[in-house]
This record gives sequence, C-alpha cells and structure tokens, in this order.
Amino acid sequence: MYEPKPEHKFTFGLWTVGNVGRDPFGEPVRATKSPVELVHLLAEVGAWGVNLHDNDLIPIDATPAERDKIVRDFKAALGETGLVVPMATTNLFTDPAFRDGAFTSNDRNVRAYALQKTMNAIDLGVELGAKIYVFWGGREGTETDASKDPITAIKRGREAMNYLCNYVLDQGYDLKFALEAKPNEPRGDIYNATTGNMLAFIETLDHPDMVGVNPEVAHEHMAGLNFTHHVAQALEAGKLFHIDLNDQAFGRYDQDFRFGSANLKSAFFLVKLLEDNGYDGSRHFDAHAYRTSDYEDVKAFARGCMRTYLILKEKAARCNADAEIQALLAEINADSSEMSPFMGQYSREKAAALRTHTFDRAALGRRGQPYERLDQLVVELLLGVRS
Ligand code: GCO
Ligand code: MN
Ligand code: MN
Repeated sequence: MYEPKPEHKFTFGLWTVGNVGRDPFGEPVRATKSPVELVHLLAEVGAWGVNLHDNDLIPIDATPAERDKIVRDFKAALGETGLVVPMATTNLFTDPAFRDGAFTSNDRNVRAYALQKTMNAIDLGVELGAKIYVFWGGREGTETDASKDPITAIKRGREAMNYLCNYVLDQGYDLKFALEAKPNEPRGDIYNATTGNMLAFIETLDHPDMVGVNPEVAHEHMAGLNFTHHVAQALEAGKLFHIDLNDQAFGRYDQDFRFGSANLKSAFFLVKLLEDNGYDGSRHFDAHAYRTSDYEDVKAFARGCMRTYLILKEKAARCNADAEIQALLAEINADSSEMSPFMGQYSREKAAALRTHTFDRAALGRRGQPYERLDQLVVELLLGVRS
C-alpha cells in the first residue's frame, strides 16, 4: 500500500543519496558512488526520477570527449532502470570562482562565466529530458552589506534571469525555471530569502510565465516560517513548479533531514495541501541520510522519505472522509448568507448598504470556535487511534 510508484513522481538528487557525509567538522564517512551506481540505488528503492547539478554528473574540468562518454553511460543506466531526469540545475557555489556569488558577484567576469556555465548546464539538462530547471542562489548573498549594494544585486539577478529565459526561448527548449529561496548558509544572508520574495521578484522579469518557484521545507523553517503557507501562496498563484521535501528543526543549522522526521504535523498539512489541490509536479527529496548511516541505511533513508509521504497522503484522505472532522469543519464554516448583499465584488450600492447595516459586535465577539476539538481529532488521526 505504501509502495512508491511512478505516478507518485518521487525523485532524488544525485547529491542526496550520493551525500558522503562531509560536514564542516568532519571528513566523508561513506565512499563516493558514481552517478551510474546512484541511478541503480534509486531504482532499487523505487524512485521515479533522478535530478542533478551539472557537476554531479560531469566534473567541472572534464574534456568534451570525457563529457560525452559520461553522458552516454548515464543515459544507458537510465535506459536500464527506467528512471527519468525531470529536473536539472547548475552548481554555482562549489568552485572558488563563485566565492562572492555567481549572477550577483561583484566581478563581471564571474557573472559572465556563470551565464556560460548555466547555458551549458541547461543544454545538458534538456539533453537528459529535464522540463524544470532549478536556480538556487547558494552564494548570491553577503556576510557584510559593506560589500555590495542590495539593489544592485537585485538588478544583476534580474539581468541574469532575463538573459537565460531568452536563451531557452531562442533554443526553442520546452523548459521552465523554478527559483529556490534560502535565507542563509552558505552565505551569511542570501538575497530573495523566502519563497514570497521569489514570487515578487518573478513578476518583475521579462518572461514571468516561464518562471515559478521551488520551495524547500528546511529553508522556510530556517527562517522560522510556516512552510505550508508559502507553498499555498505559490500554488494559488500557479507558480509551484517543483518542491524540495526534507525536514528541519527550527533554529538549527541546515539539517536536510529525511522527510517527516522532525515536524510530522506540518509535514501532514503540507502533503494534504499538495494532494487536495492536485499538485502534479515532482515530489523531490532534497535531503540526506544521517552521517552515521552506511549505504544500507541510506536506502532506508530514501525509502523512508517516500513511505512517510504516502502514509501522510493516506492520512489526508482519511481526514477528508472523517465524518466527525468534516461535521466540525462544516459547523465552523457555516454561512447564513445574510451578508451576501453586502459582500463579494465591490459596488457603490453594496458599500453604501454595508455602511448603514448595524452589527451586534458583542455577539460576534462571543462566538467561540471548537479548534481544540478539531485539532485533537487531527492529532488522534495522525497517531493512528481513529479508524
Ligand atoms: C541547499 C539547497 C540545494 C539546492 C540544490 C538544487 O540547501 O543546499 O537546498 O540542495 O536545492 O542546489 O538547486
Ligand atoms: Mn536546502
Ligand atoms: Mn533544495
């Protein structure tokens, strides 16, 4: 029942199950696996797709001949396993050239190199079948605002996005962009720090229709925000092109934990939002196993991400079918339609009528809401004691 199937669109990045456990305090604890080995690992656990940064697959200094051989071998592994590549992205943060950012770097040569690297990486993504191209501005930020004017940074970011949108259109590629916000790490502060910032930024671009967002659980949680509300805003605006699922304790370092492992209740409301609203993009897990894991445990990590999603999806369906919960919701949202003549689309007449209506303000203030009862029912449903 909780077996992953292609229609669930579960994907992992090469960098997620391939994470070797390096952290600022310690060396790798797991041997590096090749992209081909990782494709087979993902097939074994039942994933539908694999996503990648250009340099997860092709070393930054590979020759054209090496590149072609790597791509050939990778495509062969995709063919053998049936895995697809729905999303691709550019690594604009590892190489020392990007120490001050890529598209927002103060060095114009670095900004031009970032465009060139991204166009090459877009070609690679398209060659592998990607329809979504993610932009995560990992180094697009500062430690000190003495170094860069934040308005200049916004303008540089816009110029790069416009350039790359035009490149995609010029090539005739069927590709959309998804912008991923993060408040900090690896920079002290990253520009466009939340999904809401990204949504506003997109509307200032030359081709806003081809650009949406890729929100990540951990990133809004790092900022102390309600992730489900941010995803809701993106969904409602038709801008949820992709999503990075993982988990994160509030107020901690960038943890990238297994989906649902830290905040089960918010994971439930997130899955319910996605499923109730027919989100049909990838469910991408941008997470990695604990540093204590070996590769057997990495598989358990990957299976756990998908299984928890499917369990929460089933809980969401149960919630929607739970007579007591639904009766409470109906009671809470009961509408007498008494106010209909005054509300909805504005008209001068409605406004005039509303201004002369007398409200019993004290009665409005006396009405309580049974949200404790409702929430306890949801909690018991999640705890598995409601059949
Ligand atoms: C992070 C980010 C990255 C991006 C990835 C794809 O916190 O490091 O979430 O994992 O999602 O670079 O764009
Ligand atoms: Mn992240
Ligand atoms: Mn991410």
